[in-house]
Amino acid sequence: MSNESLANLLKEERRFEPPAELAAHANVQASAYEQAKTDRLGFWAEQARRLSWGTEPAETLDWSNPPFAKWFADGKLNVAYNCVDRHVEAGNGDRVALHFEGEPGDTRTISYADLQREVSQAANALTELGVAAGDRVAIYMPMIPETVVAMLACARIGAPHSVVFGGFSADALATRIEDADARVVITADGGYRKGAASALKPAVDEALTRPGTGGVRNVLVVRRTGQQDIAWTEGRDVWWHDLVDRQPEEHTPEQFDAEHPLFILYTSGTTGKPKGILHTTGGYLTQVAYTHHAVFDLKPETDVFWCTADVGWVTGHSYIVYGPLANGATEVLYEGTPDTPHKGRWWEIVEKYRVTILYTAPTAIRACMKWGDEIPAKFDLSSLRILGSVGEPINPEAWIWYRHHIGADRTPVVDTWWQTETGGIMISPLPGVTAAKPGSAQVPLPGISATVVDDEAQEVPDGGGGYLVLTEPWPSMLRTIWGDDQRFLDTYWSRFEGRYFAGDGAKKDEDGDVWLLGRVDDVMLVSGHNISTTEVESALVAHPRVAEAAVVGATDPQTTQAICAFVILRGEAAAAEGLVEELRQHVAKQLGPIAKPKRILPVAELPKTRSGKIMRRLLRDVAENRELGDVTTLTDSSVMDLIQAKLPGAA
Ligand code: 6R9
Repeated sequence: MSNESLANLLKEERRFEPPAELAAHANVQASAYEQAKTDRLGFWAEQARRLSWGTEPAETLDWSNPPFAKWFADGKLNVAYNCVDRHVEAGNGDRVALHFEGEPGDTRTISYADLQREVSQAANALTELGVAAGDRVAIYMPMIPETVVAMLACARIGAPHSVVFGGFSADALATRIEDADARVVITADGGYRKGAASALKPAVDEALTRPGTGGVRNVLVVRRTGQQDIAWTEGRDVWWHDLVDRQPEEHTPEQFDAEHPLFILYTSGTTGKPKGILHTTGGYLTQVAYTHHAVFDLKPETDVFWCTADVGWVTGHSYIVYGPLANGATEVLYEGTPDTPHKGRWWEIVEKYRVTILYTAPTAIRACMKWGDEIPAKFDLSSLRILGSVGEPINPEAWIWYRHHIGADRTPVVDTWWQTETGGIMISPLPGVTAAKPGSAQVPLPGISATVVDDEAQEVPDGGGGYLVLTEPWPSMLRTIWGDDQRFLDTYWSRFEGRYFAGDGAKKDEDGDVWLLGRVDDVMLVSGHNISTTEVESALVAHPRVAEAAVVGATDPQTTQAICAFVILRGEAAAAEGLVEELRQHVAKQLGPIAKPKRILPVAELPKTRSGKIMRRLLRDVAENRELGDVTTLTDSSVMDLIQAKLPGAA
C-alpha cells in the first residue's frame, strides 16, 4: 500500500480502557503474551490440557513437512465427550447448555444431561444407518437444537460433517455433497425465517438428482415446521423422530487421533469452485476452547453467551458449537432473523435470557443503527458485559454505536479477526487487558504470530501497510483443502515463502496495532494509489445520512480504476441531488481528494452472503456493466435486480 494513501488513513484517537472490575477478574491477564512468547509450544501444550484426553499427547507440534501441520499427534480424544459428557460427569448435568428460541416464539431448554442423551441417541442412529468413522455427513438445517446435536453426533463417531447453509440453493448443496462424497444428508422439512416456514427438504431432493451425489444412501429428516408437504423416497428418507427417538440413551465415545478429520466447511471465495476447508480434532478444539475462554472471558457458572451467527458459517462451528460447549457454557440459540416479528427481537432475547456476552457481525450492527436508537433503548440490556464483532472490519462509527447503545458505554468491544481457514480467533483485543481502539482488531492473541508485509515480503515498520500474514503454525489451522493439497499450497503458502497468506490487506499503526483493510482483491488502484474499500466505506458511514456503504473499483480509462460507491441512506429515501455531491466532498475531506468516489449510487439493499459479507465482485459487475457472476451464495438474489434497475441507462 502506498504511503500517500496511508497518510490519509482515518485517524482514530479514541481509546477505551477495560473496566477495572472486569480486568481484575479476567480469565487471561497481560502476562499470557509474555508467557506464550517465551515458550509458544509450551503455551499451547498447556492450553491442550483444558481438554480431557483419552491419551494425553506427549508431542505438541510436528512441523517436519510444512505447511502440513500435525498438532498433538500422539494424543487421542473424543470431541463430543469433551463438549458434553465430561460436564455431566463433573456434576453439571443440570446446567443449561442451550436456551433455544424458535422464530415463532417456541422455546426449549436443553441441559448438558439432555444434550448427552440426545447426542448419544443420534450417534446410535447414525451408526444404525451404517455411518462409520471417516464417512462424511452433510448437514443442511435451520438453526435448531437438532443441528447442534447432529454435529456433535458426527464428531462422536468420527464422521466428519460438512454443514451447508440452509439458505444455499440445491446447486450449491449438490456441489458440496459431491466434493465431500457424503454418505448421509441430515436435513429438516423446513425452518422459520422472516415470519414464515421455508422449506429445506425439496432442495435436498433436487440436489440428489444430480450426478455425483450418488454416494448418499440416506436422508435423515427432522420435522421442524410440519407444514410442508414433502416428497418421500422410500428406503432412502428416514424421519429423525422415527429413528433417533427409539435409540438407546447411552453411547460409549471412541477416542480418535488428534489429527482425525472433524469437519469440512466450504468457503466460496471469489473465483473457482468452493474450497473444502479441512479441520481436525485436537488442535482445533484446543484453540476454540482457549480463545472462547480468553476473548470472551467466559465464566461458565454465571455467563449466558450468545453468538448470533448461523451454524453454517465457521463462526457458528467454533463459537456456537465447539468452543462454548467445550467450556461448559450456557448459550442462546436463536432460529430466526433479527427483525421478526419486530425490530427489537434480539434485544428482547438479551433481556429475556439475561445474556452477558453477545457476539455478532458489523452488518447486523449497522442494520440496527439504521432501524433507530430508540429500539434497543426499550429493553433492559444491563446484563451485557462483553460485546464481540466478527466477519468484516467494523467501522469506528458502528463500533462506537455498539458500545454506546448496546453496551451502555460500560462493555468492552472485542473486534475478532479470523477466517474459516484459521478455525479460531487469531487477532483480537483481550477484554481485561487491551485498551481498545474502535475499528482495530489490534493484537495477535497469546500464542499467535502475525505481521504485515509488503510486496517483497518485508515486514513493514509501524505506520506501514501491506498484507496480513501468519508467521507460525497455530493449533486450529486448516490442514488442507479437501482432496486438493496443491490448491492448499497455491492459495495460502506460495505468495510469501514459509508464511500463511490470509488474503487481507492490513496496516500497522504507530503502536504496532493491526488494522484490517478488507480482502486484497478488493483494494482499488486509482491513479497509481492503492485505496482500500474499507477506508472509503468507513468514511461514508461516518456521514449521518449513510447507513451502509459498499465501495468497488470499476475499470476506468483515465485512472485505471474509479471509485464507485453504493450507499443505503438513512431517513427519507429520496436522495436529493445535492446529497451525493455532499457525500463525495465528505470522503475527500476525510481521506483526501484521491479517495473521492467518482460515482455514488443510493440503493435500497446491498448484496450479501449469509454471513453478512458484501459481495463486491457482483457490484463490480454492475459498475462495469457486465453480466453478473455466480449469485448462488447470496442471501437474497433479488437484491441484484433492484440494484440494476436503479442504474441510470448506461453506467
Ligand atoms: C470468521 C470469518 C474471513 C474473512 C477474513 C476477513 C474478514 C473476518 C474480521 C474480518 C476485519 C474482522 N474478517 N473478521 N475483517 N476484521 N474482525 O469471518 O470467516 O467467513 O472465512 O471470512 O472475513 O476478510 O479474511 P470467513
